[in-house]
Amino acid sequence: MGIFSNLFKSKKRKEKAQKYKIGMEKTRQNVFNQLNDLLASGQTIDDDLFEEIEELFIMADMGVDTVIQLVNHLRETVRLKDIKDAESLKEIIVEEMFKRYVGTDIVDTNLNIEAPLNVLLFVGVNGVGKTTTIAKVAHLLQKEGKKVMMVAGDTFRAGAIDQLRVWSERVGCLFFEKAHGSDPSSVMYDAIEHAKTQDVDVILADTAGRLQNKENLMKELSKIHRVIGREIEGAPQETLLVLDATTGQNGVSQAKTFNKVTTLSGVVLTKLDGTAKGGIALAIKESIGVPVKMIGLGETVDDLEYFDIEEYIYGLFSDVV
Ligand SMILES: Nc1nc2c(ncn2[C@@H]2O[C@H](COP(=O)(O)OP(=O)(O)O)[C@@H](O)[C@H]2O)c(=O)[nH]1
Ligand SMILES: [Mg+2]
Repeated sequence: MGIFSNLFKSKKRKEKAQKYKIGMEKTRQNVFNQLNDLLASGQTIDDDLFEEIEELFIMADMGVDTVIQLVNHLRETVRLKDIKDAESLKEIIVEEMFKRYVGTDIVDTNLNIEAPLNVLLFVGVNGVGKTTTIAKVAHLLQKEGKKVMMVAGDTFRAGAIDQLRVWSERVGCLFFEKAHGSDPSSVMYDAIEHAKTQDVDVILADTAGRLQNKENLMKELSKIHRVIGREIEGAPQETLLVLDATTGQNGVSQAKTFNKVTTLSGVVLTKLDGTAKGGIALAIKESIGVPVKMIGLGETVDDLEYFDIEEYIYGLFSDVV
């Protein structure tokens, strides 16, 4: 109780934390509520208990190294403070999570959009939520007063251009497209030329998600980067990898692959509402060293939040302490 009620005093903060709580219900129900049973008052603290805690956290996809460090810290604290009651471990765990992650570079939610014209490039395999995320980001940036243009850079998948156009109409932002099958780099080039005449602040560029052939992906992405960089100095300001949280460790391996073929500036973690393995945000930073910038908590344009580590920890542990 104590830890969280102090944290979210302002109304705005409380409402936002509530979104995390609702969105991350599956993870809490499937994994973190079991902590309540394990750490019920009167349970003895022994090796079995530590192992069970470890298993739970690994099930939540928090990342093996993270979990081992965390549980070792617990063992040490129990020994040093001579703790006998399992229930008091709950607060210690949450406190340790805060100590470990708050104020560290696991989070960097600033989008780099201070230039006169900025390009945010969205990459990731098919179905992870790139197009939907672009719609959400467009909505968010427009609320922040930016003039936004979407670019249909996925010229490969049938229907991808139409899907993005429909979102642009719903969100009410500019939209740029060329014919299906066009070279994505030439789409970007023309889009930027057009954006320059329209007073656009931020270009949100969709891309095709083909991982099957790493070589091609690498060539395509580097060509896109080159074209964008030639047209606007310092662009793309962000290359955001979109990852589907429901794919768990597979998402981590996608992240590693993309990180090899292109320079990523951040991760958008989607579908956190649809998974019991919501600990994945912690594993991403641990394994690829790129910060999670935003998270998706549903399918509507409002279901996107800048990643907030305190609210995230609340989403994980709010039923425990
Ligand atoms: N529940 C949920 N579904 C999402 C989220 N983000 C995207 N989706 C869904 O994931 C599916 C694929 O999204 P899409 O944007 O087409 O993926 P793309 O192939 O990467 O462009 C769609 O049905 C989206 O509604 C999210 O945060 N939560
Ligand atoms: Mg798409």
